[in-house]
Amino acid sequence: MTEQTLVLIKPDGVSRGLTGEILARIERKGLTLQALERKNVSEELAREHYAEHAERPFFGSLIEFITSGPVVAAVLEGPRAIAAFRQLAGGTDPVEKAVPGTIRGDFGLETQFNLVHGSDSPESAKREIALWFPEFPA
Ligand code: RTP
Ligand code: MG
Repeated sequence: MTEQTLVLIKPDGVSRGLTGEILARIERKGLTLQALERKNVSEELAREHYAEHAERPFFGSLIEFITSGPVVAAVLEGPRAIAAFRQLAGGTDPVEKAVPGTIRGDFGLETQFNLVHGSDSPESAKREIALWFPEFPA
């Protein structure tokens, strides 16, 4: 079943010059880019995006990080796109969970600076696509 998912290349991925590398992996997997935009992230958008983590101890530093520089936001489409991108990304902790061969496993060292975000469910994808690309067709 074709799905859509919202992906962010976080400020660390953009500032380290990994945007092309990450997009190449997405395209090689067979997922298609339906929308793609470099954006400066307001605190309001960051808080809304990560609202589920509002009570977590790392929320403040997460918002500071996500607003620290431009991100690249994308809508990907393909069969099982949500799980497929999370497979490409690897686990949240780039050392303890993500394995080599994944984006986080190959390029990350710290949990906060883990390069990419991908929606975790169809409900999250719908919400996040509407948040980042309000003009995008549903
Ligand atoms: P994401 O939402 O960014 O795709 O990452 P995820 O599903 O793999 O992980 P999640 O639990 O949703 O956490 C969101 C982001 O918060 C930062 N984080 N820091 N310091 C910490 O313990 C900690 N835990 C999470 C990471 O940037 C993580 O991706
Ligand atoms: Mg998450």
